[in-house]
Amino acid sequence: MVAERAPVKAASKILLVLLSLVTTGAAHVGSPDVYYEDHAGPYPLSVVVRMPLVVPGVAVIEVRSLSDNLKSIQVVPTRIQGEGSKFAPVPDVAERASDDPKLFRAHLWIMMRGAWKVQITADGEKGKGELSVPLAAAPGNSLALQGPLKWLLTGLMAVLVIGLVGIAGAAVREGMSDPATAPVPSSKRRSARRVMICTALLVIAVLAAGKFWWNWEAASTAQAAYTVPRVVTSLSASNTLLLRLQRTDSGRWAERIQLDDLIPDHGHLMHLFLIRFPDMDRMYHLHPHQDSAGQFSQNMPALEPGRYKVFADVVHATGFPETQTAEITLPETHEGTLQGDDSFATGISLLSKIQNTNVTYLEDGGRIIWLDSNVFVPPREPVKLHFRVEDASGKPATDLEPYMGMAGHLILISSDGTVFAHLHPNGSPPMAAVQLANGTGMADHAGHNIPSEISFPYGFPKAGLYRIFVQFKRAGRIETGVFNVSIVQAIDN
Ligand SMILES: [Cu+2]
Repeated sequence: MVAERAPVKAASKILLVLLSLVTTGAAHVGSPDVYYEDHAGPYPLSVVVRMPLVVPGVAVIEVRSLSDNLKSIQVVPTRIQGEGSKFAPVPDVAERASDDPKLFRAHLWIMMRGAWKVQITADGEKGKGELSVPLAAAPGNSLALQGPLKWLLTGLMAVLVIGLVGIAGAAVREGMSDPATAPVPSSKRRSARRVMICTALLVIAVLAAGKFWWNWEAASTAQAAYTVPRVVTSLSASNTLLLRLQRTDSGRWAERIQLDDLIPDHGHLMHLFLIRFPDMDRMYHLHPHQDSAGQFSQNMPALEPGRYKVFADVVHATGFPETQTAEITLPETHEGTLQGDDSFATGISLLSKIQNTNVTYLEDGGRIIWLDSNVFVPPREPVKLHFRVEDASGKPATDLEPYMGMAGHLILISSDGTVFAHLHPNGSPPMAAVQLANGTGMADHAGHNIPSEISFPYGFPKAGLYRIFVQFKRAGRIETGVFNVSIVQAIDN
């Protein structure tokens, strides 16, 4: 048995790693990593957090200094809210990358599912500065073991079992024989056969016990895993869209997910996006009313008929953000208008052969231009999606206003609908979670001049075709730029 143990241990380690690969993330959909830009006191920083594939697991924090006067970076993970947020462990010193003096890297353990923040302390010529970046630790479904590897491991196990039975038999049959004696007496052959049968039965029993243990572990892991909840949607006769949020089973999380604890994120409890699939040629950005805990309703504007994917963004009081999803077929209606912050956008079909350009023409003759639409970006590489708004005369627009308190909002969806993200000029975490993590209020852009060039830090989670809707407000009108981007896996030489 001793000989068997080491390879079995190694194999079960491989199994554990493979079975725990993630397919979903919490905030947004299919986009678990965090991209964020802000100031820690006097120091502008760009932060990327690679979330662990399993929890407990290690998050990789990459902090890039956007100035020259930074000496050191310390990082520590804590809860966003509650008792846990008051007792931060001793911070880790991030290591400066040997090939890039402005890049600092640290590895942090995330011990439980739920809302976390990484507290960053920057130190340099201008003293110390702090910044907290919210994280949603909620690894999703496990993947099944892939075919070829499964057969390889099964084959190796069979070899081990046959080998073990053979060794046991040979030990009884020939172990005590003189090397020169032959043939082996038949009494020894008989007892060798008996020992081989017993060994085989014993090994089968051990394997069965192992399988039982494995299934039990897998079931309990699956129970704590996060699957993107499906919001239940229906359209009433009066053209009202009814939405019922689902509660995730969060019994083993750092805090339970409730439905009666939603907090406003840039002024609304829910940001609802309806995107006509698969063309993505129509997009509604709406703000349903909360009727009771988890129950929302939205008076629909005049509708273009079709099959829509539904993405409902909410943030819990714990700082944990969720995007709940659904699909609904909506009929054509002519009644109803857009209210308040609601908006509607059209674009050419994602499936159209006509090339979508890097310019969206606006009704008043102005344009939204995606400035870096042709840069090559491999998956998970930090990028800044950079746009310029121009007026009818081609000059930088001077009439930009905050749209729900922000300079701009960007929504991106992969062509298969498995990735959905809602970004702002400082990155991917929801503003409500950023405010909770930093103990600050909503940044007030009122009266501020919003520049005509606005960028959004992000990293596309995987290769594929994406559609981008980027929204700005100009002189009271909400304008949407519609763009496509193909993310291609880099080929290593
Ligand atoms: Cu937004």
